Amino acid sequence: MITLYGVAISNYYNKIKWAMMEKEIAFLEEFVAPGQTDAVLKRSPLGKIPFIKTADGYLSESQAILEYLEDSYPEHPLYPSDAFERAKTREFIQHLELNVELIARRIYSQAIFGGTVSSETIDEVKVKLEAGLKGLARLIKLEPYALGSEFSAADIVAWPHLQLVSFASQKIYGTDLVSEHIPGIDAYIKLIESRPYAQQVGNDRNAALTAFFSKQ
Ligand SMILES: N[C@@H](CCC(=O)N[C@@H](CS)C(=O)NCC(=O)O)C(=O)O
Repeated sequence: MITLYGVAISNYYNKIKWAMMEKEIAFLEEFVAPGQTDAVLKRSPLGKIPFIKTADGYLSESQAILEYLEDSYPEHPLYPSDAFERAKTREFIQHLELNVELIARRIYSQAIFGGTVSSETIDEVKVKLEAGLKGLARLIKLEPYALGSEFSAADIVAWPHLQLVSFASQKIYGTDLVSEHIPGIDAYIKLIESRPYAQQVGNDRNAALTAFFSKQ
């Protein structure tokens, strides 16, 4: 059985957890904080979470994990069967992670963890994040799912990341840059959160956040 390692406050961890739930793959969860210890670095080369244990060994990087799950567990597919549509799904995911989530990540320490980010970084992130979101708005369909009428890997990635980016942008800029640039996103988030597994992932994340902040 697959073991998923990491922390339930992580959007990348929740991407994989939710994917396994939607695909009805049995898995175990084991709490591992990201870090530079030998024990973690042996299994995830930069000490990041999530990573998984499979019958063949450990695997890190959530997108590699998601595609491994899709290849190894073809039931309940999350990618379209058509090669071009599969590529469009990957295009969407890569755009979202590189040009939106990774950009916004630079303000999380202040938005979420009570740290301080320089005003230069805050300004630079806003420009790049708005450009990334404008690009995402050109790809996203919301008909009603991210890439059309079928629930897909694009949704598995969009929901955990966009929620967090939306929260962080409100905290730092006083406005939700996600809903400003992607009309219809609020109804989409509601639709996704009507799914029982998304609710379970969200509840686990909220419990983990409460536990995390009660220890600070
Ligand atoms: N590209 C990685 C990103 C994972 C990532 O950034 N995880 C965060 C938690 S949300 C982490 O481990 N941060 C610790 C660090 O960057 O050292 C993936 O897709 O798995």
